[in-house]
Amino acid sequence: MGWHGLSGRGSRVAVVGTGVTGLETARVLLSLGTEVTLYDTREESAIPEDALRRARSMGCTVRLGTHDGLGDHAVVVTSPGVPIESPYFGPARERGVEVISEIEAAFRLWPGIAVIGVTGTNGKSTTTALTGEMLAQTGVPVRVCGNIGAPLIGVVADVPEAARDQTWFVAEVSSFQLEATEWFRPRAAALLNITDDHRDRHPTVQSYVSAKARLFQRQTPADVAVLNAADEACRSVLPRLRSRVWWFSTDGPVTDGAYVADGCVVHAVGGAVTELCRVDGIRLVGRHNLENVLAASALSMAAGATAEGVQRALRVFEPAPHTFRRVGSAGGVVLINDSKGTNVGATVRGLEGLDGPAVLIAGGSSKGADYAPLGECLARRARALVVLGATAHEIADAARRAGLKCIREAQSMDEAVRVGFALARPGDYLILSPACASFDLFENYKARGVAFERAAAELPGFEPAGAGNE
Ligand code: UMA
Repeated sequence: MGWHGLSGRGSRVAVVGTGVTGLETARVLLSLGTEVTLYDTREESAIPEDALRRARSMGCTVRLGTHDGLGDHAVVVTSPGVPIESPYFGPARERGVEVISEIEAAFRLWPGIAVIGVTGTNGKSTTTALTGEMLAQTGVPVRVCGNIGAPLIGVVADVPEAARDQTWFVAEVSSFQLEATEWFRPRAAALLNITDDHRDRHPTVQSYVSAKARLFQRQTPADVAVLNAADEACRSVLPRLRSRVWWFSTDGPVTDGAYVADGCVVHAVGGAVTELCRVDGIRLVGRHNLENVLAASALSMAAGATAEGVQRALRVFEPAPHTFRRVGSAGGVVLINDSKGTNVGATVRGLEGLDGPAVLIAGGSSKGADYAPLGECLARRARALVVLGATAHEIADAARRAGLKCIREAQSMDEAVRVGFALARPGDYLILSPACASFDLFENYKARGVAFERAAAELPGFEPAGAGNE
């Protein structure tokens, strides 16, 4: 049997969640000879049929809407969507059964894997993908995985055994995944920033910071921690670290890490300074993206990327859809789709990084956030605000209290885009960055972004952006 009974004949593992994490975990464990029972806290009617069909055809026993028998397993591997403190796990814990996350399970199965971990409230996906591209462009074998969409456990399992030791796994890691980790140890790891998010799951900012800091808990002096020099919460984790610390900063030199000086992205370690590229040659828009570039440069250089590899990656890298992406312009107004800006920090970061006034479209379903920081940012940076969705009034009130005068409400995305465009002047940005989840009006953030882009394309004089974000 493998470590803690995770793998091998005779081991019995409970996997909780029938989403991508649960199904991938089950697939991998079954392939290793483990007996898997797949649980979900929800009843059968709430779960997509094809997920259950897949689970059963793989050979899982499926138990829904119950925790009966959970404590009869060697270990419980849970999905990020299920809160780790949930009473659901109580009876298993009382019987001494450990509850671990999928990334922890991956690490216990293959303790030697070289992982780069990327966490933070915002910029995770861009930084993860960019780090992967920088290593790939250097010629280093690399896989990009994690919260970005493909669970680590499945990605590692699919790399042939002979190649596994040479491969870097660049994993986007969420605080939910980190909550139930113990031995997870990334060789290089970045904490990008911490702002208020997921207040529905993390009651205090401190508990959210603590969850994020678990990324570094097993690092040793052989490993590298990459931290944002401008972020107070990032600096607050410093006393807990045993790893080497590399900082990143858009405000000038750091001793070890990546920074911007004289219009150049620079990497420095132990007195050796390498110029990587000119800032004005980078295709990603906004200062927040520059921070992502710095973090990715530091992480990839820690894993052996070359300056040439980093430069090539920056030339070819395309931002993911719905992530601060320039979709086009109309009458001199630049249109940006940041539908994935689902929290206050993301929206504020995006607005702060723009070099001109913005008309912001915001609002959606609530995650219990405090909108005051968004209101203050809008009062400083925005020409106008258009609100829609369940949180429309809360956001409008926060902006009004901070002193923003021009606030309108829309009932649909079409109307929001038309109203926002009428308020914008040539040279302004019209940006969808809702600071909220999408589930009140849309199926998900992608559908919301598509609705924005469709409405933008209807504006008079609309011209789509060329490839990328130039
Ligand atoms: N479930 C329960 N009980 C609950 C909640 C959920 O049983 O209380 C079950 C659901 O019925 C469902 C399953 O759990 O069957 C869903 O699992 P999940 O919510 O953990 O989602 P997955 O499909 O496994 O996707 C997860 C991440 N989802 C979340 O963290 C909520 C995905 O990130 C990630 O891409 C995927 O694993 C692969 O690692 C999404 C996300 O929104 C994109 N992440 C958050 C973010 O980025 O802000 C953290």
